[in-house]
Amino acid sequence: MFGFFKDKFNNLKQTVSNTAQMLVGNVTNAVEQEEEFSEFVLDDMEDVLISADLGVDYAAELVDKLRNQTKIKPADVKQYLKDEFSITLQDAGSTELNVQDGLNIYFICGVNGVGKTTLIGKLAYKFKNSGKKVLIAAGDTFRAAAEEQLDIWSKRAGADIVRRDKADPASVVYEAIDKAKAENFDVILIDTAGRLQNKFNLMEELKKIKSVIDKKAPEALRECMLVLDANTGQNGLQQAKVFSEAVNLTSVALTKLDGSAKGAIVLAVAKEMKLPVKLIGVGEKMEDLKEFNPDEFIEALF
Ligand SMILES: Nc1nc2c(ncn2[C@@H]2O[C@H](COP(=O)(O)OP(=O)(O)OP(=O)(O)O)[C@@H](O)[C@H]2O)c(=O)[nH]1
Ligand SMILES: [Mg+2]
Repeated sequence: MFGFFKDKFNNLKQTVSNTAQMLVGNVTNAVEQEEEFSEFVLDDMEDVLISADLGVDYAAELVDKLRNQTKIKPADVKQYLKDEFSITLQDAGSTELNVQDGLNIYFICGVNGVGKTTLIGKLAYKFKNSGKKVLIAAGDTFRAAAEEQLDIWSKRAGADIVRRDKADPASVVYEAIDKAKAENFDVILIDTAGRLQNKFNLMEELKKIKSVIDKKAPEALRECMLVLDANTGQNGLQQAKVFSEAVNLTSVALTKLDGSAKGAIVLAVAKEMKLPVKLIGVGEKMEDLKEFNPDEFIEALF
């Protein structure tokens, strides 16, 4: 694609090893030695899939398909899961980042602490490296240190920033779009708050930002990305539902996959929300961001 994610997935297998054990290893251990998919075995398998954070519905669906059939044997369970997971990721849509030659607006949202600001720093760096002119909009004006943190990231990445202490986030975005158009920026990365006085206020704020983008830059290519912490497991699915009601999500970034045993949330989100995971965070450093490649992810899991 755009040539800015050159690094290979050398360490992906290592990154997802805990998830692989929880999801594939434990199912295989529980099932592979059996002769048939008896109710007892299927129950066991369902429990393991649920505890691997695949989601109750998805786990039930996978097990149901094995009921009352004779073609797939327990010894084939690994291949069965591999095929099913591949289809699920495929059905969730393209994992390619939305990038065009004109203006691109990345609207980054998610609950507090999931890694939004860090993701923006890493993304700014990636886009800069690919020769793009990058502007960061400090839309989290709620948390005291948020803009400082973003300032540090923008300097590190060599990106420009629009910040206005304690201002209305929508007005910061308004100003950023004006600046981007006047100075021919390629990408605006919008940071948002993860927590306000309450969930309602947060969702209203996000809607307001979205409507500023719709009005001021309807021609811009949009990526509305929900950031999920891989360690939150099933809670991530709930978050995806809440945010997608407020704004039109186009993708998910899964952070802190390094060391997490709950990476199966990638599959749960793809299955339940039909949202593609496009980026994965694999560490705290500026380079620790990878494009999500479903085939490589599946290969690394199995
Ligand atoms: N190990 C690891 N840590 C990460 C990753 N991404 C972010 N973090 C850490 O997670 C913590 C929170 O990151 P932030 O970027 O501040 O999260 P946020 O969503 O902006 O948080 P709020 O602004 O409070 O809503 C920081 O300590 C980051 O270094 C990742 O991919 N792997
Ligand atoms: Mg933040």
